This record gives sequence, C-alpha cells and structure tokens, in this order.
Amino acid sequence: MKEPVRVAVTGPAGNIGYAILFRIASGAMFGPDQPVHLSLLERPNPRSSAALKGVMMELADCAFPLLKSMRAEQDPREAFRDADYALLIGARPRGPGMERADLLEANAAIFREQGRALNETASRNVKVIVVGNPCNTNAWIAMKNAPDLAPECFSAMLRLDQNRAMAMLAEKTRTDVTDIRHMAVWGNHSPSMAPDIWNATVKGEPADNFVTDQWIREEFIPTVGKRGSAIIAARGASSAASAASAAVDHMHDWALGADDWVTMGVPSDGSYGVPEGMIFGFPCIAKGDGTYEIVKGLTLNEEQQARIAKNIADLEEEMAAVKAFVPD
Ligand code: NAX
Repeated sequence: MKEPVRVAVTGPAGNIGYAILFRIASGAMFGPDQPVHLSLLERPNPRSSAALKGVMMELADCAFPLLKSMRAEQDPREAFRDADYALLIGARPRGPGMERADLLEANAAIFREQGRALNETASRNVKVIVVGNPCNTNAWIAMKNAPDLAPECFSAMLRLDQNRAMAMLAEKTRTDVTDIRHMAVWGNHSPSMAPDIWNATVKGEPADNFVTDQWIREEFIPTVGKRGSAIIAARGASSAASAASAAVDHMHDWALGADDWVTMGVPSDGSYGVPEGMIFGFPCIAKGDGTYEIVKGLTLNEEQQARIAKNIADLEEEMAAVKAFVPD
C-alpha cells in the first residue's frame, strides 16, 4: 500500500460531488493501492452543511478500505492544506436575471480566493482540476493568483467533451470506444469547442475515412458542443455522473499515465498559435510520472484553425472581463 494522498474537493454537496466522492474513495481515481484523505470544502450555509453531513455519513457507511479520513471545511486555506490533488467543482450557477458578465465576476471572486489559498497552503506539487464553469477562465484566475505554484499545477476539464466525442464516433462507426484513438477537443469548454476528428483514428485508420464531411460538420461537431444542453433538456438537470466520470479519467491519467492522448485544459506554451498562459484544451500525453506534454506537430486543416481562432478570441474576451481579479 502507498502512503495516503490528500485530496481536496470543493462543492462536495452538489450533484457532481455526489457522483465523484465515492469513486475517489473506492480507488477509481488514483488506483486500488492508493489510500486517500478527503478534505471537503462547502459554502458555509445550513443547507449545504447539512447536505454535506449526509454525504459524509454515506461515505462512512461504504466502509471503503482506502478512505483513511475525511473532514468538512469552510475555509479554503484549511481545505487545501497540504493537498496533493484539488478538484474545484463548486461554482456559482447562473441565477434568474443574471447576466453573463455577473456570472463571470461571481465565479472570478471564488476562484481568486481559492487560487490564493492553494498558493498559501497546498503541496508545491498539487494537481488542480477546475470543473466549475466557465472552467477555462476559472482555472486561469486560480493559476494567476497562485504565483508560487508552477502554472502546470492547474488544469481545466475538457475530458467530458473528449469522452462525448469518442462515444458518438464509436456509435456512428459501429465500433467500440476502445477502437477510437487520438480524439482531442481543442479550446474552451463551451459550445464553440473544436472536436478534432481529423487527427483521430478508428481501428488504426483515419477516422474521417469512415464518415462524411457533412456528418462531421452538421452532426458531430455541433452535437458534441451542445451535448450539455441536450442533457439538461432530457434530464431536467445538468450532467453529473458523466462529468464526475470524466474528472476521474482526467485525474487518473494525469497521476498515473495513459496509453492514448488525453484532452486537458492546460496553460498554453504558445503551441499552435494559442497565446502563452491561456488555459486551452489540447491533446496531451500523460507520461505516468505526474507530468504531461502537449502533443506537438499536428496538422490542423483550415476550418479547424478557424475554430481554434474563435476559441482563442472567446477566451480572450472572458479573460478581459475578469482582468480585475488577477494580479498584473
Ligand atoms: P451543483 O449546483 O449541484 O453543486 C455545486 C456545489 O458547489 C453546491 O453544493 C454549492 O454549495 C457548492 N459551492 C458553490 N460555491 C462554492 C464555493 N465557493 N466553495 C465551495 N463550494 C461551493 O452543481 P454541479 O452540477 O455539481 O456542477 C458544478 C459545476 O460543474 C458547475 O459550475 C457546472 O457548470 C460545472 N460543469 C462543468 C463541466 C465540465 O465539463 N467542465 C460539465 C458538468 C458541469 O456542467
């Protein structure tokens, strides 16, 4: 058995929280030989505190052999103390009458505070995934407010978009998801994201040989981009179990490695014309030692380049709107 790791989770009383905690504690995220200590940060209101208490009672009732301890926190500095991993899931949802700018600002305040707290108390090698939306910009704010941590400690979740793209392509080509490789989704976790079928393969052959251009443009790309809204329309609630599963995949592969590309929102190193430091979805290689590399040298056709440019412009606009929340 390995030494236990400390895992901090924000928003544990929410929908995704309920779907993810049991998988972290069961070993699905960090492996069957990796004990964990859980630190759970919720908002300090009676409803959230009571809901969290219930979730913790259920976690205890599972008698997970790998769950060594858990504690509820209300102060981010305490929640992140010595954290090896931080899953920033809790965020402000869009309320009635709330403008997009209000939503960006409400979340910017949360992620500024959490970035500062991570900077102060987390392990110097902490691995952070931001799930709470707008996740790319929220991750950027947290990263910028944590100047003593390497930018590579921070990431945003685009893995759900990759998983959705793989499932859709497997269904269309009547293959198994394990036959699909090198599927990446570039950019911002928003409907303008750029799923990349042109660099993907199905059973080792170029994926675009199996489908028509019309299907790619009219079905595949828009359906992946709008899948979140389609789930809300069908279920009456936003994706929770699939989002939790994607976060498990993201952290698992980052910590332990993967034999295929993984899509991660990570600080750009300037590759493919994406401005340095912008948190952008790239195909990455998770090397198995807790580090990753952006896949280099891919060919992007003109329409994909235009989609990437649109994602850059959208993110620049979001980042400009929350500029007051990051240090110069
Ligand atoms: P819920 O509203 O069910 O849960 C959010 C929880 O976070 C609540 O318990 C709330 O009290 C808590 N919270 C809010 N602010 C907090 C703070 N400052 N500190 C600690 N806890 C805080 O939302 P849920 O369905 O769990 O979704 C969480 C976030 O994930 C949302 O922002 C959502 O938009 C985002 N998503 C991101 C996805 C992605 O692919 N990146 C996909 C799924 C999901 O839409």
